[in-house]
Amino acid sequence: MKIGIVCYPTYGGSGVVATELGRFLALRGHEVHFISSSIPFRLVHEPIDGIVFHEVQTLEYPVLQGDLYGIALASKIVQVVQDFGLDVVHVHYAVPHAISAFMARAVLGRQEHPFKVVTTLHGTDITLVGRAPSFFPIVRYAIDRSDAVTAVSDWLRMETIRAFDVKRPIDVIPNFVDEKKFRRGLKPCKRGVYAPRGEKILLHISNFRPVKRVVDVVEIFARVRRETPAVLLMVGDGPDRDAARNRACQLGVLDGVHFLGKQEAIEFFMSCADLFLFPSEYESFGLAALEAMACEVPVVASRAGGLPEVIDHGRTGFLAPMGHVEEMAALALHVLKDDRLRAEIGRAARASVEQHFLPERIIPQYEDLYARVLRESAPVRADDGNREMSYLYADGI
Ligand code: GMT
Repeated sequence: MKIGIVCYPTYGGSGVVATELGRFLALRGHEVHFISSSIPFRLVHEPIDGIVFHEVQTLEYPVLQGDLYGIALASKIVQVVQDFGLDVVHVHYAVPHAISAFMARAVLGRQEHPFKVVTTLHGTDITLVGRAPSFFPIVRYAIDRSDAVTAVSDWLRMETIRAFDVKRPIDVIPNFVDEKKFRRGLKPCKRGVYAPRGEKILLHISNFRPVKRVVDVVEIFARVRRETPAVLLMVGDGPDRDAARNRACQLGVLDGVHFLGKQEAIEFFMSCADLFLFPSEYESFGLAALEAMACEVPVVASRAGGLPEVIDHGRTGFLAPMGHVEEMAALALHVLKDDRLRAEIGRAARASVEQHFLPERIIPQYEDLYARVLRESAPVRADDGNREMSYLYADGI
């Protein structure tokens, strides 16, 4: 198949999932076209046969409000479809990516090669509307008009149905992890650098947005450190970095916290950590938790969003109510003080990854979905471009 993948290229779970999906699809013989504002970061070091990258060049102009990314993306999709005849455009995020794909389809309506639009929801589409209700019609339109919609967890599927009163089916296809890349004991090991006196290594990786509750990470660490020698590695950056740093200072534990900023090769930190802290307000899935599990690292996370679909409390990791830092610290200490338990949970976590979340299990689900939309949907007729436009207008968009 010829598959276009539209994603945000930067650090973050959706970009990682989209890039890894494209990489595995190419390895399985598909022709993959990434369409994005810059080359997705996990592709930078690894040219792969069967993958072409198409850069969306956007424009900011004082008279035209905002940037024109969504429109530039639509134009780029038109070009790529004209030049390569894509079968499917798989967009990660309903807004603006699905809308751009529909615009491209409207433009191409009278031409030879129609394409199907598959939309994967990662969560922010839904929460965006919580914060900015004016986006409601456009997100619902994107969901309704896609040829197929997937959500990365059942929780997200249910949230989407609830928030948008969706009547169409939404397929749940969970995220996955490359278990060859994320595994225990990678060299070089970072343990000697950050824990030279045998301290336990606690790890957090995120974009430090409020939803990640990085201050809670520091609160948990401070409680752990009162009882056992430990260091905390904080990987990533974002708006709440300073709040976390200041709280560490107030609690007198700043000397044990290493703020490492954005890192590409996070597997080297994960593979030698003793515990991963993930006290988010919610996660539609929690890819970082899955990556830690693949590295046999027990995770202490919030019982929120899709996290209970990834972590089986007490068996493959630990869950506590969101914001309950005392309980999370107690769980962390429980597993940090018992080497045997930690190894047992780590092994069970890895086994769960191998059973449920490997690429070889998940990629065929996407392939089946693409085949289904190509089979099921009626062929696009010459007037479909107009029809697409009339839907846009009818919805007041
Ligand atoms: O919040 C993030 O970490 C970024 C965001 C993204 O777009 O990359 O992550 C969302 O999608 C990931 C991939 O499906 C999920 O693993 C994350 O749980 C989800 N983030 C939230 O739901 C807050």
